[in-house]
Amino acid sequence: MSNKSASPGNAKISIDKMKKDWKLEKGTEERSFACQCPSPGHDQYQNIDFFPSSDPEAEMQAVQRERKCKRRYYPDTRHLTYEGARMTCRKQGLELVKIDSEAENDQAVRVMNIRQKGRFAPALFDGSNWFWIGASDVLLEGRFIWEDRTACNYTNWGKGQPDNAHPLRGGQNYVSVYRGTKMWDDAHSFKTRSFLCYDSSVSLEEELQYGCNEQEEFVTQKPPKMFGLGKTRFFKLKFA
Ligand SMILES: [Ca+2]
Ligand SMILES: [Ca+2]
Repeated sequence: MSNKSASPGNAKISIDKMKKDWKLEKGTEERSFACQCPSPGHDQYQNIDFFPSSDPEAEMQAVQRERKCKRRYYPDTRHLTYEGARMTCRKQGLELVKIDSEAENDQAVRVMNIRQKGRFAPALFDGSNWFWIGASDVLLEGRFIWEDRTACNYTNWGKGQPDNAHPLRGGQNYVSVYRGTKMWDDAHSFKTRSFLCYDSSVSLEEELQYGCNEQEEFVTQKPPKMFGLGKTRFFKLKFA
């Protein structure tokens, strides 16, 4: 930018930082300089960032700010069926979240709690207390896989789950997570719940490193009681 040629002769333009005046120079003087680059995904002449070479700290902050925008998790508080949630994620180029570890399970619940401001609905089975993740056993009963068709190696089932309850109503094939305990349950396809999309191109480490959600505060509320969720109740019939 500062080495742009100017007529007459072969003079160069520099800017006085204090007066902000331009002046013509030979170009052999040593000066600090500023580069410019357009933000990715934008028109070349929009959202231009300047990185002054004389201030590496400011340059690093600009880069970190740019990366911070790459969020991994996209919580959605609307109540949709699993299929509705899956399609909503896909329309945004995202996928229902995949969870491979306890750390990822914790982060997923934390993100949903922040979006819901830690508030739990009075009813245990209200769709805002639960959220869909991208796992199901709809293709083969009892074998849970993620939307990318890989096996669910990490799971966090509640007690007695998955139970594929009410097989006469199609069984339960879609996984949702209770925000209060972080435990998983297989649920019916007609249930409506909030859901969590994610961008698989951004790593969890990157999400955590730049703390995309850490500035948002929320007050944790006590979740409704679980009523022994996960415990399968058996009623024994006695025949005389
Ligand atoms: Ca099932
Ligand atoms: Ca179940």
